[in-house]
Amino acid sequence: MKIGIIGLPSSGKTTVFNALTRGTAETAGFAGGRFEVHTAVVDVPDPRLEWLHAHLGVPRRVHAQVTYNDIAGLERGAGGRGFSGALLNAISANDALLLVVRAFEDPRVPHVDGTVDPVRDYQAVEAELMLNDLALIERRLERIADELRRQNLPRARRGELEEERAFMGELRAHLEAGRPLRLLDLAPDEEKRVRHFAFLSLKPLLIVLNVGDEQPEPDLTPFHVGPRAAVTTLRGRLEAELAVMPPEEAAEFMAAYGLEALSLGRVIRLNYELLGLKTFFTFNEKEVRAWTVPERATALEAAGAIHSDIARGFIRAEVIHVDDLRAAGSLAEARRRGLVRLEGKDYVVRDGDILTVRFNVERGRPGPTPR
Ligand SMILES: Nc1nc2c(ncn2[C@@H]2O[C@H](COP(=O)(O)OP(=O)(O)OP(=O)(O)O)[C@@H](O)[C@H]2O)c(=O)[nH]1
Ligand SMILES: [Mg+2]
Repeated sequence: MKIGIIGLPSSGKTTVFNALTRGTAETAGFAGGRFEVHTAVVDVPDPRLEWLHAHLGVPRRVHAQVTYNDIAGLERGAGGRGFSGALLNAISANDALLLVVRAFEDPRVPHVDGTVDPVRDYQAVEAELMLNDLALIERRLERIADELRRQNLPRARRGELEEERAFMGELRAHLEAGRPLRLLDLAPDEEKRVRHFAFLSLKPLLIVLNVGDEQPEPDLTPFHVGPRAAVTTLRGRLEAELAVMPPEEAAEFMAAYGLEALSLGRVIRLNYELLGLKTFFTFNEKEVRAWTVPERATALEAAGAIHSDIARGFIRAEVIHVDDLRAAGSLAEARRRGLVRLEGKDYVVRDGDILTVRFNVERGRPGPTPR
């Protein structure tokens, strides 16, 4: 899973990136909207994996991972011209966007508009994303019009282009009405059509209000903006400092600020929800491991996430939910109670399932290589 961190200059993107990745990337008073990307891969914290590791008695545990990209360079007015290729690529390479909105007051960090106004800033970025998408649509429509003007265009191609033109027209109207593309309920074939474009307002969006250390929690009502968007708050600077402190020291500070936990886990969970992802586990004598798959993934698709050969040779999966294993206390007891089930390839995996895939090595192996 890749999450792109975006936001206006000096909103605290790098600070939030550091808080989420326990990083120490340099934050700046003002980098002037220069294009720049920091990347870090972090383990997805999961208490169930810790429990499994402690109770299955295997040497290693392997977390699922998330990549965060801190993308600087998005400025007001950038979208109307269409974002620069590099910026567009950097943003569109992510599965979801995390939009940092400044909510902290600090006279030492000037705001280009002179005041701190989270709703205004959120709307400004959303507008940039939509303008960028409009520019992509206009460009596509021009190409379509050019091709339609050709004399000897085959009838089938003409039909295709006209259909696409109508669809693009709908997307344009939607954007012109001030609505980001992520609000659209796309049919599977439309889904396929838009996949070729780097539409930014289509990406699931997590809005993170970056709040000052001691400021009150801001009102979130204006940010509840549809099903594929969510909003949360984070005390960026405070948490960035806590994230790199020794644990005992961090615990003291957290108690003093009334923080129960760092936001890393919560933010990842919100992203899983937004993206419709779930976790399943596997183990062998060497390691227990967490995997991320889409919410509707079947046992066969889960096997495919582990290895394509395992999916190809799939026979059955032995399945037990981590809660059932916990209740039973041990795998042997769980078996005695009949809590370990055999499931076929169409079984829809539940979040928290532990899977042991039985597969046929011969079938799983690719065919003999010709000499
Ligand atoms: N007081 C306070 N200052 C903060 C907070 N978060 C960020 N800052 C400061 O705001 C300035 C900008 O923060 P950055 O994290 O560099 O912001 P950015 O969005 O990455 O900035 P660019 O990459 O230049 O666009 C830095 O001086 C930070 O120390 C906060 O929660 N409270
Ligand atoms: Mg930065």
